[in-house]
Amino acid sequence: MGHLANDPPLSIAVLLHGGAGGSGVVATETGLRFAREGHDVHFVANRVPFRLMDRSEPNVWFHQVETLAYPLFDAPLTTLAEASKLAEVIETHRIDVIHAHYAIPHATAAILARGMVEGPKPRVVTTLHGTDVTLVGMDRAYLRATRHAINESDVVTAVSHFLRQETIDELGVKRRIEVVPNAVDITRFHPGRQPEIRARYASDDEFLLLHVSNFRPLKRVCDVVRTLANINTTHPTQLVMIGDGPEQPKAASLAAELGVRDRVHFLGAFPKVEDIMRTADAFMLVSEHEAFGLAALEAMASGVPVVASQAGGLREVVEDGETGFLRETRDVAGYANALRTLFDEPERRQRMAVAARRRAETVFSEDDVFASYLRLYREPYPLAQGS
Ligand code: GMT
Repeated sequence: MGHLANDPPLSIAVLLHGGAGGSGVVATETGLRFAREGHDVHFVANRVPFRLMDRSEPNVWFHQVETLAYPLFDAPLTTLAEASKLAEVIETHRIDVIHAHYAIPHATAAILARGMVEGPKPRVVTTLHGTDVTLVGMDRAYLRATRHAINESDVVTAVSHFLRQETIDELGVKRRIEVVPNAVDITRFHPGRQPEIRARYASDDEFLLLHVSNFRPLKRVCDVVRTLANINTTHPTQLVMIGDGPEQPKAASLAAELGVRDRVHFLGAFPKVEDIMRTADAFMLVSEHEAFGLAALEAMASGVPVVASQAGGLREVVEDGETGFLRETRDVAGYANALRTLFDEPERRQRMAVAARRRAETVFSEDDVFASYLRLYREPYPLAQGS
C-alpha cells in the first residue's frame, strides 16, 4: 500500500486545529497514516495535536505556530503567523503538498504561504469539515474569505455529500469538490466488553448509554439528558458523558431538575474514549447540525449501535434500523423509544452491533480514504465542476 517504487515519497504539511475536535483527529490520523507509508509529514498547529501526544511514528515533525498579542491589535494575528511558519516549513523541507483541514483560517494561511515562497509551489488540498461553512451560514462576514480559500485551493474535499451540497448552496461555490468521508482507526476502536470498566457506571441489569462531544449548543446535550429521564421511567439506565464545553453546566442542572443527576457521569475531556466506548450498550449523537459525526463512527467501529438525529451527514454514517436509529432532531420521545427497542431486543441489538462494526470497516475504511487522498495529492486534477 506504500508509495510506488518509482514514485518518490511526498513531503506533506498538515494544517489543523490541535484540539480534541473531530477535524483535528481526522487530520492527525490521516497524516500519521501517510508517515507510516513512508512519506514525510509536518504538522503545523498552535499546539501539539491531541492525538499526536501518545504517538511516535517515524517521519513526523511538529512545527508550533507562535502568536504574540500586541495591545494595538484586538486579537493575535494567528493566520499571518501560521502562513509565515508554513512558508518557512515549505522552504526548509521542500513541501510537495499542503493539506489544510478547514477553509478558514487554514487554507487561507496555505494560500498566503504559497505566495511567499520562491521555487516550486506546493499543491494545496483543502478538506471542509463543516464548521467553517456553517459559520458562514450564520455570519456572512466570512463569506468572501471562505469562498476565496475554497476557490484558490488546488483540490477541495468535503467529509460528506451533505457538506459538499451545503457548500455549493451556502457559498455559491461552482468548482469541483470531492467527497472523501472520514475514516476510523479500527484497531483503536474495536468491540470487546470490559466488565471492570462497565461496572464503574452500571450494574448488570442496567443499560449503559454514552455521549461524546464538545458540548457546543448545536450538540443538543440537554436532549441526551431528557432522553435519559424519559427511558428511566421504564428501563433503568446510566449515562456517561465524555467531553467538555459551554453546555455542560446546563446539562448537569437539567439532570438534577429531572431527578436523574445520580445517573449521569460527566467524565470531562477524557482522552482514552475507546475503552469506555466499547463497554456502552448504545451511543447517542443528536446534534442540530453535523457535517459527518466522527464520534458516531467511532462508536460503530466499537460495535455500539447509534441513536442519532437526522442531521446532515449523520444520515450518511448511520443506517436507520441497521446500525442504529435515526430520528428527527429534538424528538426526545423517539430517541427514548429507539433505546427501548435496543434494551428489549438484545438479539437485534447484537445484530446491529455486528452490522455497525462491519460498516465502519468497509464503507469508512482507512485504506480507501488513504488511497483517495494519495490520488488527490499526486494526480493531475481538473478544477471545473463535473469535469
Ligand atoms: O463538531 C464539532 O464541533 C467539531 C468539528 C471540528 O472541526 O472538529 O467537527 C466537524 O468535523 C468533524 C470531522 O470531520 C465532523 O465529524 C463533525 O461532524 C464536524 N462538526 C460539525 O459539522 C458541527
